[in-house]
Amino acid sequence: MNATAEIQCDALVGPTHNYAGIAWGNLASMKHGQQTANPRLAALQGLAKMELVAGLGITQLVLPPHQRPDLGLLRRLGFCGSDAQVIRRAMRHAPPLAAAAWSAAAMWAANAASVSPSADCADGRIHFTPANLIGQLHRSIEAATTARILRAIFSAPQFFAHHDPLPPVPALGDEGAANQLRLAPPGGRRGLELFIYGIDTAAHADCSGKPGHRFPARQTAAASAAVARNHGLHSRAVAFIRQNPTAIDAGVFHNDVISLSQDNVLICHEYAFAAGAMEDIRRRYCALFRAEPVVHTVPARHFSLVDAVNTYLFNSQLLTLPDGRMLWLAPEECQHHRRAMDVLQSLQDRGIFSVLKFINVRQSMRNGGGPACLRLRVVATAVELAAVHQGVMLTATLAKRLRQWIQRHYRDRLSPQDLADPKLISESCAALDELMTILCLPGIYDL
Ligand code: SUG
Repeated sequence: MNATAEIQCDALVGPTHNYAGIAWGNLASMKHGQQTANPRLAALQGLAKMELVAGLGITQLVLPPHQRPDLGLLRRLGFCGSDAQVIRRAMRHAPPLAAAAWSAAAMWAANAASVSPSADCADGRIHFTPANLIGQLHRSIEAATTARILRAIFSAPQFFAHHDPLPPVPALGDEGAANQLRLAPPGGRRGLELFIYGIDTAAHADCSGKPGHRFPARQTAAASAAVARNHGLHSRAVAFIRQNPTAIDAGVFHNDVISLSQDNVLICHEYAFAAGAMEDIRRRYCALFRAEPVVHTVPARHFSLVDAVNTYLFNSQLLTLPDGRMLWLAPEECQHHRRAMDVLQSLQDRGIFSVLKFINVRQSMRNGGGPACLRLRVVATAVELAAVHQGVMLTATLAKRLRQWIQRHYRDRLSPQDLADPKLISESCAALDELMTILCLPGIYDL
């Protein structure tokens, strides 16, 4: 009864997926800005990944997209008139603000929230803190809807505890589980939670935003500490680890672009963390579990930071199969990259994983989101799993309905100029309206 399994929660890509180039510090977004996107293909690629994972016998859950455009945002910023006028005026006078209102970035569920399994939390419940994502305007508008969605899906208060997003100030910038790692002995329940931050404002140890730094760090140490406190994590079972500023400057805007963990396995790039982090992690793990974690550091001379950002090798999903074997689900980009394939080969030779698969999520990759960015993990016992809203559990029937829904409602091309088209507002509303019925999740949107 107490054994746990991991729920993979993927967000459906929304109907307004586009390339606006608005994520500063995210090289893929910056490079592909102003290109034409294919929202239909993006959503189908995301759904195909979910189906692949569910087909492996792993619990897969669907998170709905957020309602876009966020007209409330544009009205708060002084654009008035009818909905169509608000969009047209924002497009004419402030295209980046209009792009923020249209953004489908909630698709990257790894940034939706920080989650701690019940075994780690003092009150024995699973704890959720939606990320405030204040580093970028287009992402900061996600927190309220994310909170509503998570509360609706994980609603039973005896099992699930929901915190408000942290106050939206730079000192508390929080990007959710993309900056969280967890190590736990296979089959064990408790884990060591690792919170990875880029800025320590209290210690005045900023590793970005200062002269000499190219890109901003998004996660603060103070935010990580607040989440750990709210979740009731035991101080011995938590470590706060600083990101290596060199990695952030190379385009590693979230830690999940440079390291990954599953069970007792931690794989990271040589430049993932600040000096001393690996020793700290190993020491804490040994003290907690009286065992060694399986740690593998990929040397920069074999695989550079540029390689990591270009291939998103570390943004693979490492999945524990029902029979206990590990599966590495890598973005297809790795398959065509010799050094990425060499790293994968050496990890497989060391027995880190036994099955290797590739997935095409290119529409998302062009905006800087790989397979792991698209999902939020929730470790749950069977009893907790049974309390989750069942309408969002991916079955073959639900996948088929969602595929038809995408085909019916999504455009197959969307350029940044198309965001001036007011018809996209009603199309998007109609899609989400029907989705609420499909997922049996009324009341999420204000349609
Ligand atoms: O926040 N891209 C997202 C990608 C998030 C990836 N998530 C993880 N690494 N977990 C971001 O930078 C691009 C939007 C645009 O340019 O249109 C964007 O927001």
